[in-house]
Amino acid sequence: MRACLYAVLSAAVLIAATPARSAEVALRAVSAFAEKTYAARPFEEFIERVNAAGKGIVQINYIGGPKAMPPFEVGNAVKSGVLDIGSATGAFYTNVMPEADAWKLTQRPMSELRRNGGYDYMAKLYAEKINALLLARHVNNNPFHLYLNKRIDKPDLTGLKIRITPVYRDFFQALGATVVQTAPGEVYTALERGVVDGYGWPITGIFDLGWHEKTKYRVDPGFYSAEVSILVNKARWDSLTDEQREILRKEGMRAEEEAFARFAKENEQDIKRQAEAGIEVINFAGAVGQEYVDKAYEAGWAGIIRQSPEHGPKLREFFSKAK
Ligand code: 173
Repeated sequence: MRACLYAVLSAAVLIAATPARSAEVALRAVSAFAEKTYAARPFEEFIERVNAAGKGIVQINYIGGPKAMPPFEVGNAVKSGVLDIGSATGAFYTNVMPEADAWKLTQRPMSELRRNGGYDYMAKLYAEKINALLLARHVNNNPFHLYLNKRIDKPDLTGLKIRITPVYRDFFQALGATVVQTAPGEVYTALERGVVDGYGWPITGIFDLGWHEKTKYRVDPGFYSAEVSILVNKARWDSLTDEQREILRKEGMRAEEEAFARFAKENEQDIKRQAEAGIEVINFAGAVGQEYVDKAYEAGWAGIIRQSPEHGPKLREFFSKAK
C-alpha cells in the first residue's frame, strides 16, 4: 500500500513539474555595431519586442556590442554556436561567406527578394556556409557615402588614404584610393591622427561616435544600400518549438518591414544635421554623378563575382534593378 501511494505521489510530482508547454529558452545575442548606435537600435528594438512577446517562451539575452566581441568575429561566432543570434552586416563576415557582402547591392525591396527567389538563394548559402538563418534585414534604404577631409573636384581618389570595410574596397580602389580596413570603433582615432584622409560610411550615424568633429566634406551622391541583419545559428533555430520560432519570425519581419520608412526619415534627419555641423557637400551632379554611381555598382559586382564566380552572377540577376 505504501509503495503504491509513493508511486501515485511521484507521478503527481512529475506531472506538476512538467510545464504545459516547453520551458522558456534564453538565446545569447551580440551586435557587431556599438550599443545604441544607429545600426544597433533597430536590433535592440527587436530584442525588446521579442522579450515582451516571449515571456515564459523565448527570451534574448543581449550581451552587447563590440565591447563583448570584435565585430568581424560575430559571423564566425554565429556559425560555431558561440552565439545564438548575431546582428551584423555581410561585409563583417566575408571571411566565412564572401557572398554576404552582396546585400549592399540590392536594388529591389526585401519583400520582392523574398518572392523572386533571391532571398531563398541566399538562404541556401547561409545554411551551407555559415550554418545560419538570415532572419531579417533591419537596415535598408540607407545609402553609403564617401566622407573626406581633403577637397576633390572630380571622382578621383589618387593619393588619398581612405578607411574601408569590404563594402567599399572595390569601388574606392577603382577610384584610385589607397585603402585601410578598420572596424568602426577605430575610425575616430584614424581621422584624428591623420592616418586616413576620409572614410566610407552610410548617410546616418556619423554623430554616434563623434566623427562629425573630424569630417570636413561629404561626397554626393550616395551609393548602394546598407544592410544589417539578424542571423540565427541554424542548429539552435532547428531546436526551437514552432511557438518560439513564430515570435522571432514575426518580430523579425516587423523590423524588416519597418526599415524602409525608418531610414527614409533618419537619412533626412542626418543630412540636415550634417549641414548644421558644417560638413560641406561635394556634389557630383548630372552625368558625372551618374557615372560615379554606375562605377560603384560595376566595381561592387565585379568584386562579388571575383570572390564567388559560382554564385555572384546569379545574385546579380536577383538583386539588380530590372533593366
Ligand atoms: O563599417 C562600415 O563602414 C560598414 O561596412 C557598414 C555596413 C553597414 C552599416 C554601417 C556600416
